[in-house]
Amino acid sequence: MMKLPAMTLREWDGPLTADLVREPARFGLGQVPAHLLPDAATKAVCGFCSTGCGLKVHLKDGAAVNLTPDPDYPVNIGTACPKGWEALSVLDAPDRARMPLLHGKEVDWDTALKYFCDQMRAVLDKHGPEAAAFISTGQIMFEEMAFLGALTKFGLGMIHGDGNTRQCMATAVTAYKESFGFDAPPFTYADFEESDVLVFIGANPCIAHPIMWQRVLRNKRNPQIIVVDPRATETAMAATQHYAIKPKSDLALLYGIAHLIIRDGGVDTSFVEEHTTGFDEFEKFLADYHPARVSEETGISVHRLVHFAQTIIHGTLRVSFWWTMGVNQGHQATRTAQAIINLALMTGNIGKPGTGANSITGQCNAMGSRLFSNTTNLLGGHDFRNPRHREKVAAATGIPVQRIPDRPSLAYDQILKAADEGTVKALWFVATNPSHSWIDQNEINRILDKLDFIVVQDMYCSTETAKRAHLVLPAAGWGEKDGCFINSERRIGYSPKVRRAPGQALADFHIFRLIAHYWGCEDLFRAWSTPEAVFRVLQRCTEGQPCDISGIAGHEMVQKSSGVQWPLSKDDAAKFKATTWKERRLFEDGKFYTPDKRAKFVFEAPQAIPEQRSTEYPLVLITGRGTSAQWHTETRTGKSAVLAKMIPQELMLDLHPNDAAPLGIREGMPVRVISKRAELTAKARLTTCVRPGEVFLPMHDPRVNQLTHASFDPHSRQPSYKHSAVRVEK
Ligand SMILES: Nc1nc2c(c(=O)[nH]1)N[C@H]1C(S)=C(S)[C@@H](COP(=O)(O)OP(=O)(O)OC[C@H]3O[C@@H](n4cnc5c(=O)[nH]c(N)nc54)[C@H](O)[C@@H]3O)O[C@H]1N2
Ligand SMILES: Nc1nc2c(c(=O)[nH]1)N[C@H]1C(S)=C(S)[C@@H](COP(=O)(O)OP(=O)(O)OC[C@H]3O[C@@H](n4cnc5c(=O)[nH]c(N)nc54)[C@H](O)[C@@H]3O)O[C@H]1N2
Ligand code: SF4
Ligand SMILES: [Mo]
Repeated sequence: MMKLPAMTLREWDGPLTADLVREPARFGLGQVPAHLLPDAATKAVCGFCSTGCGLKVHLKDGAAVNLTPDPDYPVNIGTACPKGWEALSVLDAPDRARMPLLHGKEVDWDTALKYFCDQMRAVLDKHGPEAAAFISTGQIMFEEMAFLGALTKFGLGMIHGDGNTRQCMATAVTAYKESFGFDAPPFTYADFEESDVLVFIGANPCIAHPIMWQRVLRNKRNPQIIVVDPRATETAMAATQHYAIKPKSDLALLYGIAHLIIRDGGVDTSFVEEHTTGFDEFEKFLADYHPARVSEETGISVHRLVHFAQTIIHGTLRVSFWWTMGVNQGHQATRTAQAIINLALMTGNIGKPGTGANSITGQCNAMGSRLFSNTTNLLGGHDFRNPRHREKVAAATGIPVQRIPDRPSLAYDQILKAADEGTVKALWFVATNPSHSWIDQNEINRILDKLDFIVVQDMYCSTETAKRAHLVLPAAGWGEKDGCFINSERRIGYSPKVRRAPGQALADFHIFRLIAHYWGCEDLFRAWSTPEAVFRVLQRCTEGQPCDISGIAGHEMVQKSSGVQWPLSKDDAAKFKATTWKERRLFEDGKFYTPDKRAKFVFEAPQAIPEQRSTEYPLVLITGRGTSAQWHTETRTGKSAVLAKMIPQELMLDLHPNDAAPLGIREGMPVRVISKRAELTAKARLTTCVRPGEVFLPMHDPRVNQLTHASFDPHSRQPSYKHSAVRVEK
């Protein structure tokens, strides 16, 4: 691989200021020696978060030497966050998986693939189709993801397989399906710029989606920005109104706001009558959510509740609602997401510029995984249980219909439970690191250690999960293979291969093709020869669905049009050509995807928090993203010298001074954080950004999920990562 030029940010060992990162040339850095000047550039979308920024990758002799944000891409308009800037350098890490590893020893691909097939076949033959499962991701291309789901279920004959999107997006999926009739985030990023009021609930875009936040900063309407978050985050500090609610009291808050909107005559009655069902029942239900009760339950004064409601009341203002993990990760997450949807519906804030009930996704391909992972939905947002859907997908893919299972997969936590009970014997993890990221980590690791066969397919051989695997399959990463991601605003973006993977690492796509061959089911996948060929197969699967993409003329059109938002049916294609649609939102005609075309008000009384504070564990532990330079379990971002300068060197516990004082804890002291399940040591950071009685830890440290309490939303089965009881000691 080409070495990066001298005098880059990587060699700079002084402090990294924002100015320096933005304009390295001003500081004499970032200049590229002549012999390394690129001779060409190609366009790619970033492979970290769901913002889906466009990057220009500069090539020398056909291989990537550097990258810059793409000024013409409609998502990021020439900006990128630190992770995007560093996307190439993390590919060179010494712990890249270069060869297959069998029980820790390097073997050739032939040995590895034979072993994979022998072990999987033994498990499935002896214990039946439910005994092996895969756990996938929102971080590989959707053509690869679809191949994995199709290979395992139609080829290998598995029933179960879920994704780490369960940790992340399952709640939004479940909420949208029930309320709108399809998993359909309605917005486009232009809505950030076109709102008069933006309401962020359980979202910290300054850290987690900094380039979306850049779009908010471009809003010229002098917007009100409301943030609902127990913590005074970077986003809350930039807001005009911050509601620091008691953790997990969002449902009461949102019902309380709905109550006040009705009381004060702020309902868009014509929208509600023409386009929704269930409002009358909702109104009756809300009678109990009077401000005094809601104030008590949320910790927000009556006066401020009224102010909140007045800000979003139906009138001439455009209000958009945005939510992320503070909502999706909770014990009543689905109903909370739907309470946000209800507010948008009752104030008529949907289908118009600057409005919407908008779930922001997490990983680069979270949306692609929702449509095409073949886990809980059959390819293209279909239902495994529906015989007509199975026939349709069989016809579109050329797979015999009897090979398509007639039921969806168990959810992630149910697969693990089955593994604990001994009915699941083998697990195949692709592009996810649950030994670090799954809730109540000691428990998952205990279960993994019981399994007969664990396969991990990853870019790095050193991940916590890879260390537990019997077989590690070395995978190419972003930039080393091609295919498409779908971002938060439903934009399909293309990412090309711009360099070779190290050693014998292969694109996930090629690993799946090889497994099909070694298994002896390659005939089923004759048409699945390249990512683009799979794109074509998937297009056929979506025909007639809300996510219809049959009008896209292949990868080239995706790349040349700066991405294409779904839907784009064959009928839409002509319009797209004529107008070069850049930004589109859903529901402009007020028609939803339910059978009666109306959106549904869904609601339910709040439930008690599963793990309450107690005298022994008097503090609530909140977890989430730490900095914009850290990505999840840090397998990738942890390898960048530039990013390393932007993050705390030790694990920091955010603790309120009022809680610290009686414990004799001062700034910077090492402290023990103890839950019922485990304990860890961190450095105390005394701050009023957390409320008294609450502490915060970033999820990036491998020990944090040892503390978390495993509870799940009953509808989405998404883990509730953000509420566990702990105590802190000196
Ligand atoms: N730098 C960076 N960016 C990322 C990622 C990353 O790892 N690093 N990951 C990506 C992924 S996959 C995702 S899903 C997104 C996540 O993006 P976000 O959801 O924005 O990030 P989090 O920090 O997990 O959680 C958001 C906020 O929820 C708040 N919160 C906790 N409990 C509650 C509650 O009960 N109510 C409310 N209202 N708020 C609460 C937390 O205090 C936190 O500030 O980020 C994406 N972007
Ligand atoms: N306490 C707490 N825990 C959390 C959360 C929280 O807020 N709090 N958030 C949750 C959320 S929202 C999420 S999304 C999860 C994320 O959890 P994970 O998905 O487990 O985290 P990552 O570190 O992104 O793991 C992705 C893995 O895929 C590998 N990889 C990257 N690209 C490729 C590729 O192209 N091919 C292959 N084969 N491998 C690749 C990486 O090296 C890495 O090991 O964490 C969840 N865990
Ligand atoms: S905001 Fe997300 S998509 Fe954009 S550069 Fe950063 S990590 Fe990549
Ligand atoms: Mo996520």
